[in-house]
Amino acid sequence: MSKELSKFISLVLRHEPTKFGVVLDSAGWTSIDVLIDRIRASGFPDVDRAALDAVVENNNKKRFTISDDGLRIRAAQGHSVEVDLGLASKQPPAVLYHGTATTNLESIKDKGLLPGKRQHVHLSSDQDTAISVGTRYGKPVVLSVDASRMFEDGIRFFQAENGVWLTDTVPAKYLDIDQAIAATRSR
Ligand code: HQG
Repeated sequence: MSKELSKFISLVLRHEPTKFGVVLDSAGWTSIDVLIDRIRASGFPDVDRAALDAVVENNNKKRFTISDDGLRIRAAQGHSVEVDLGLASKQPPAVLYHGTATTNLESIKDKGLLPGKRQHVHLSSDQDTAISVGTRYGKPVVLSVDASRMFEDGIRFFQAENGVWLTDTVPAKYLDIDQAIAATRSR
């Protein structure tokens, strides 16, 4: 139940607030009272503030942030609706990782990493996270991103409240894409 609820809250706060009668402000925040009301009306009649707090607290990726005054909530990252999270640009670790499916490699070699429906390309500082991200779409492969060179070249990075690294796009020249393709072929 808490996983289902977490997925539903992700859907509302990242992708389809309007469909469920929720209004996000420009930074992605919305009233917790209203959200709970909408959650109850959408197939989770027993959810109260304590249940919501438990989902936020126990979420394995800390996907949701509650405002300091305790009244509002937002998704930490992953939005397809347009929001400005207001994150300060930050120097990333020298290397970041992106997990994808092997079937995407040729297209990524051609176009680089694109955000798709989301607002940013999502990167992680550890390879294990990247593998589990890639597994969602097929046989996973982890790409290394030369974040230090991107940063030197003036490309901005942001770190979401839950630690996920965000950037607009990753041109293919910053990826070990040929190596990844060769490794996939020799498997
Ligand atoms: C791929 C999850 C072809 C990209 C995760 C990915 C993350 C390309 C897919 C967060 C491409 C987009 C985001 C290109 C990128 N050609 N394919 N040029 N450029 N792709 O779900 O990064 O669990 O929008 O590799 O943990 O997989 O939901 O992005 O496979 O943090 O909280 O296009 O979602 O978080 O897929 O995942 P997604 P993602 P949650």
